[in-house]
Order: sequence, then C-alpha cells, then structure tokens
Amino acid sequence: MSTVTNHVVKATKRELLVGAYRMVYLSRRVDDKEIQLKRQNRAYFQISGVGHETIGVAAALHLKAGYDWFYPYYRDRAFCLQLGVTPYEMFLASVGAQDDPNSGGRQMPSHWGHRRLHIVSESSPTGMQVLHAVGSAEASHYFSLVKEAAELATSFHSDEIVYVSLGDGASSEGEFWESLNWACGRELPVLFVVEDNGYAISVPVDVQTAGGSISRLVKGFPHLLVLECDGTDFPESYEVAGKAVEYVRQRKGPALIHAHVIRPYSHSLSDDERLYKPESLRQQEARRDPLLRLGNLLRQERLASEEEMKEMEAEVDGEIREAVDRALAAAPAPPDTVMRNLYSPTVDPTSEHFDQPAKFHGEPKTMVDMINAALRDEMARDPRVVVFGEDVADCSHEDELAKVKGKGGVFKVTHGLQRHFGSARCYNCPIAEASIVGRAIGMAVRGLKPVVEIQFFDYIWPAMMQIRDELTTLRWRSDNAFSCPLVIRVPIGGYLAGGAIYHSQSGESIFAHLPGLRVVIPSTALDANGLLRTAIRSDDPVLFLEPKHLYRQTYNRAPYPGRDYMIPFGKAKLVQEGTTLTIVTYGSLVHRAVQALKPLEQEGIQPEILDLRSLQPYDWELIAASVKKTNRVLVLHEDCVSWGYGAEIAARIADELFEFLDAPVRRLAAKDGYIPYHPALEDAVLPQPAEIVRAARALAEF
Ligand SMILES: Cc1ncc(C[n+]2csc(CCOP(=O)(O)OP(=O)(O)O)c2C)c(N)n1
Repeated sequence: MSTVTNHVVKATKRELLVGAYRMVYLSRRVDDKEIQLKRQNRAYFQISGVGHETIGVAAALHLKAGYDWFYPYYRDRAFCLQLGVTPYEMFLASVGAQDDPNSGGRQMPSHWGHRRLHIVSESSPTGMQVLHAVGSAEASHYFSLVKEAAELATSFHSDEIVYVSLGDGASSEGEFWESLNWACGRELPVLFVVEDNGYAISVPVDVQTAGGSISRLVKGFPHLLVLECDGTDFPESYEVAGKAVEYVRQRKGPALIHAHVIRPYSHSLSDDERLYKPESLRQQEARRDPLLRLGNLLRQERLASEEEMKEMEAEVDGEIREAVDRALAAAPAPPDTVMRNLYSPTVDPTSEHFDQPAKFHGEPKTMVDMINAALRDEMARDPRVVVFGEDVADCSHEDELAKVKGKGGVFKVTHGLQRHFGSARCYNCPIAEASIVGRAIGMAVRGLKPVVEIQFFDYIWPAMMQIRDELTTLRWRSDNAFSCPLVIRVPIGGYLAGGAIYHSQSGESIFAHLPGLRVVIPSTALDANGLLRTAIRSDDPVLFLEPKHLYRQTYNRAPYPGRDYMIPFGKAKLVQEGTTLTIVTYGSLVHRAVQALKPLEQEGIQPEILDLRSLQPYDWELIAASVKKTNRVLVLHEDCVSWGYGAEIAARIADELFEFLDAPVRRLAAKDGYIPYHPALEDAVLPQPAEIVRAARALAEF
C-alpha cells in the first residue's frame, strides 16, 4: 500500500470503511443474483460490475445524488448503489419490469438511468456518453453565464459537477478525444473516470491504447487534472476521487481519474475470458479482488470483527432476497406501451397550437434572412436557446468583434447573433460533428434548447452515431424520464453548379427512417421561418434541412411574418391545384416542378403540386386526397431514387390507394450516384425540367 493510502487509512473513520465494504458486498451479491436469474431465464442479459466496485463506491461517496449529474458506464453498479439506486430497482431492470426506473423494460440491465438521482439514461454504444457529460457541464457553464436561463433551469447549482465513466476500450473512440478537447478548452466541470480493467472484451489495453496507458496520453491537455490509482484499493481510490472532485467543484477545470481495476467475471455472461487471458494473469488479478482487499483491510485494522462482518453479509443477503422476490412479482412492461414516448407525449408539433398566422411587414426577404430572423426572435424570446457550430459566430475572439464585420456562418445564416446576444449564446466550436450533436444532447437534457449547425449535410456523418443511437432514442429508451429536444440545422442538396460530391449531396431518407426524429425541409423563405420557429418550440429533436440552392433565390422571398408565425409539422402545402396528376415533392424541386410544368397547360395537362415541407411526419391526408382526385401520381425528389424518400410514399400509395389509381405510381429522382463537379455532369445526375415534363406527360397519357 502506498504512503498516500496509509495517510487516508489513518484519516478514515471506521464507518466509512465498513460502509464501503457493505456496499461492495451488496454490489457483488446483486451481480451474483442477477447471474442466477439469467441462468434461470428470468433475466435476459447480464453484464457485471465485479472488480470495479471499489472505485465506484469511492467516487460516489464524494458526489451528491440529485445535485451533481451522472453518466455512469455499465460496470458502475456499485457506484449507482452508493448514489442511491436500490437493489430492488436494479432487479426490476433485470426482469424488464414496467417500473424499472432505467427504461421500463426497454434497455438491457446495467444501462443506468434514474431521474431523481440525476443518473442520465445510458445507451450501449461505448464512449458516446462522454460528449453528453461534457454537454451537461457546458450547460452548467451556460447557466452560470446566462442568469435568466439559470432561473428557468429545473436544477442548477453553481458548484455542481458532472461525473462520467468509461472503460479503457471506450477511450479509443474519437468522441472521447473530442470531449476532452472541448472540456479542457472551456475548463468545464467534468470528472472523467476511466475504469481500466486491462481488456475491452478480448482486446488488451496495449493494443487499444498507444503505450498502454490512457493517463500518460492525456497529460498534455491543459487544465486537466490527471490522477492514477489502483481502483481496487479503497483508501487510495477514496483519496484520489476526493482530490479530483474538489478540483472540479472549485472550477479549476476537468479531472480524469485513471483507475486500474479487474474484470474477473469475463466481459459478460456471453464471454469466457479463459479463451484469451492466461490463467497466471487471472490468478494475479484475483489477488486484487476489491471485496477481498477491503475485507482484509477491515480485519487487519480491526475495524470489524469476523462476527460483525458475517452479520452484515447476512443482512445484505436478506435484503437481496427480499428485493428479488419483489422484482419477480412486479408487473412486466405491457407490450402495448412499446410505441410510447418515441416523441413528446405533451407537445404535439402537428397541432393547432403550432398553426399561427403571419402578420406581414417589411420588404420581401430571402430564406437566409428569414431563418436568421427566426433565430433572433427565438433567442430573444427564450434565454435557453443557444446556437453553436462551426463558423456560426461572427468572430471567435470577442475583443476583435468590434473591428470586423463578422462571419456568421459560411452561408451567413447566423450572422449577427453573437454580436446581438453575446458570445455565451452563439459561439464557434471545433470541426467535430459528433461533439456538436453529442454536447447538444447533454445540454438539452439540462433544459437548454440548442440550435446547432452542421455546416454541410455531407459532413453530418461523424454525428450519425449521436443522432441515430442517442438523440432519437433518449426519450424512448428512458420511457420519458429524459429527453433532448433540440434542432440540428443542415444546409443540404445540389443544383449549385460546382458543389460536387462533398457539398451537394442529399440523403434525407436516411434520417426520415429514424423513429424519434422530426425531419423538415422548407422550400420558401416564409416556410423556413415558420417551420424553424415550430422546430425550436417543439419538444422533439428536429433535423431542419435547408436546401442551400434556395437560400438566396429571389422567387421565394417573403416579408417578415412576425415573431409568432408558426407552421405545424406534417402539413404539406398545395402549391398548385390541378386535376390530371399529382406531383408530390419538396425542397428545391418544388419551384423547378412548377416552372417545368407550366407549358403542359397548353396540352390540357393540369398537375396538382404538393410541397411536403415536413418529411417526418408527412401529410398523408393531403397526398391521399389529391391522389383520389387525380388518380395519377409522380413522386419527385433530389435524393437518389433507390431506397429514397419517394420509395416509402410510392409504396404507401400503391398499398392504400390502389383502387384510385389509373396509372402506375412513378418516381423521378437523382440517379443512384454522386453529384459531380462540372455543371453538365451535375445536370445529368439530378432531375431536370425536361425529365419532369416527360414523366408528367407519360403519366397523363397512360
Ligand atoms: C461503439 C461500440 N462498439 C462496440 C461495442 C461492443 N462492445 C460492448 S462493450 C465493448 C468493450 C468495451 O470495453 P471497455 O470500454 O474497456 O469496457 P469494459 O467492458 O472492459 O469494462 C465492446 C467492444 C459497443 N457497445 N459500442
């Protein structure tokens, strides 16, 4: 034992060590019991916290449940027990009961979540949680800067901190490095605990981490307190955790504890570590068993008699028996609730509440100006609205702001927001899209309303894990204990000439496919203004796609409609009435279709043109009414044709409106390739006026 440890042992009260032993023992026995339940087919998955108990208990003892915020890893059973999660609640998760506070039977056990204690629902993708934790700490920072927002926060304390833990393997994820970069740059109050058990399933840490030591690698990060400890040694862990928590609480910066632990029960019940870990190493690790070590310490220091320990263990065993019996008798989650809480149960963005009329004044403005106007209105209305992304600020260095005109986005959509609302509310961040979305999730959980920008749709992919596995799932997976309503604004699409493969792609169907997400795409300045306001005021995550080809077109300008103008989601616009065929379209192709089809009037062909505006939800009622009237339909979009957005619309029309059709449902969309650089090549890929005319005429004549 180190001198550090000895110092703590002397300073530690008997109650502390005895209490810690009890908690480690309790955690161990909950794991053992859950393993038994799994073997009896009464639980369906098991991953244990065995070997990680000591560092968990030690860290939790320095933290405040329901005051600080927690993003624990799946090995953090002991940590969660120490914070206040009960064994009964854990067993409710094991059996997938309705009252499981983590998820109501939706997630695997050990995916911790507890609203009252501030344990934010954990997902399975390793390492994603670090960005949420940093976002949560960023919210703390925001509340300390923007007092009006703090007054509206459900919970904020000026010295609160955010705890996040991860494994040695998870520290290989780019998200971990993105999170450190931002947390250290902004000196955010985050405590990272890397619980290093030497393996990520079967991959040893020297393969996972260059040089084999994460603490050595991160020492260059500014303001980061880096501490290393034997996480199976309670006094040492307790002291190190105390130092780290104090450092973060005092707002000196983030801290990282590198805790060396063991994982004697293999990765999960589906794994057998003897397949890849030599017996000698297993035996060496067994000597560091936290339960054994803490028990020995109590005996050595004569802090508890053998009899007292037996009594304590018997008491815990009884508590566990009782908790399991109750959990096994608990009602399972009812199957008819599985679709509950994909979206906000209280705020319906398709409702009349979001249908607010325009009160026009002023000269017509472009889509860029109208999006900017909506952002200004919403930032003025609600101090919790915060804008960040790449290049969105006017000038990162505030002291230089007065000397320059200001950038405000590569398309100038956010121009002037920083100057008007201050650098706390509109700021630039690194080129790290996962970080932008992941941190926004953490901030939204804390009650802020981030409106972030992904600079081009083509670069949304680093954020895909955050969008697909975190943003869209949080409300559902926690059965509404947590949610993260926010807006991701994304310039999208082609018809630019010169945008090429990495500045002109579409791909909206990929996002429309994600339950839990709203996807909108305006085609006019007015719609952009009204839909963005709805997006910001709604209670769901919204992907707000801005066809950049339309940003500055004069034909779609409109006067400012007033600061409460809103368009509900799921309401298409009847752009042009007709009787011959229905064109279902959106985005840049709305105007192009109108223009292209004008000459057909002379032939007696009168197309009805619908602008969907909102892709998820979409206006089936209007589509159906129109198809019933015209009996012919062309679905038209800019994204690739195969597995594109039109495929779903066409399939549903074929399925539900078959008897009304006088012709096959047709699609016209981009070829299944990429957008090329040369304008003539781009034209060859994207739908062109002549093709729209041909398709409409063929349908009319069918
Ligand atoms: C992003 C992602 N990739 C892969 C997996 C599958 N997986 C689950 S746990 C795990 C190992 C994690 O190792 P580590 O972070 O060291 O934690 P440990 O299990 O050792 O405590 C892997 C690869 C996952 N859940 N998420």
